[in-house]
Amino acid sequence: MLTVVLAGCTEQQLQGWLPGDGPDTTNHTSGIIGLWVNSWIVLLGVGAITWGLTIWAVIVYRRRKGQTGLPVQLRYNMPIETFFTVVPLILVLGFFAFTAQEQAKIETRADDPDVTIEVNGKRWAWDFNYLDENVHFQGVQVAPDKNSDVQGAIDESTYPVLYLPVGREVELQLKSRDVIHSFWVIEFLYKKDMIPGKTTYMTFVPERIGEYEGKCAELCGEYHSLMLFKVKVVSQADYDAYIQSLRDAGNEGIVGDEYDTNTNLPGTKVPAGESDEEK
Ligand SMILES: [Cu+2]
Repeated sequence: MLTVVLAGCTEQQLQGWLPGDGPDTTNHTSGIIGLWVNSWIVLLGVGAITWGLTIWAVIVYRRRKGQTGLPVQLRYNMPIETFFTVVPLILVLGFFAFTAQEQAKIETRADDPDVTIEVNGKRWAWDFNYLDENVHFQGVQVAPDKNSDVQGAIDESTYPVLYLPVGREVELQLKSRDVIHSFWVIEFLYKKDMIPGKTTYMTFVPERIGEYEGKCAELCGEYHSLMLFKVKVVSQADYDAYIQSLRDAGNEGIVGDEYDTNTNLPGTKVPAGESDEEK
């Protein structure tokens, strides 16, 4: 029966209208979609029963012609009160358990990832350090497309791009050079804060070759809305070619914490000539 019902569903409906072209964008997306869709099914079931009972009570116990005064007042119906306490408790605990289980799966760091990339958020772009290959890419803020009439159109060529090899276990080490940002690849269905002075981690396997939109998901200042990037999931050969192109361009080595501009952390100070006292 369920198969028949689901067979009539579009891909969009099957994944609960979440962004993406299917459940296998990363090794985590099908689990996230499952949690989302099943939660809705359970909650709509509860909703249908509740709405049904409400409407039934309204119709069956409506005031009829000739009736006056209040109806019989009932209280302390133990079975119903127990039911209304136990059922929500089971639902809340159930949602909590499934969420915690899914989160634990996603948050588990790989013992030995195939690819390790350090991602630095900075106002208002991104730096990518490919740690295994010891090469880097420094992004600059995206620029508006001057040839487009569309309001807010972005010049495609100015996007910072993060390359990932398909089917390999990736660990992203997320850091910030200044304020709190959040790393969000929309179709990966997960985001994570980038906190100055702290490293957070994202571990996943990108499973489908393609181009994915990314953005900062934490208001970080004037041009937050332009803190965009792209992720290109490519074959191992294309990935190696990209790394080689970085090397050819002279992007040897990594761009480390010396590029941080946060002056509020212990051990950092305002660059000479820029502190208020000196002015
Ligand atoms: Cu940001």
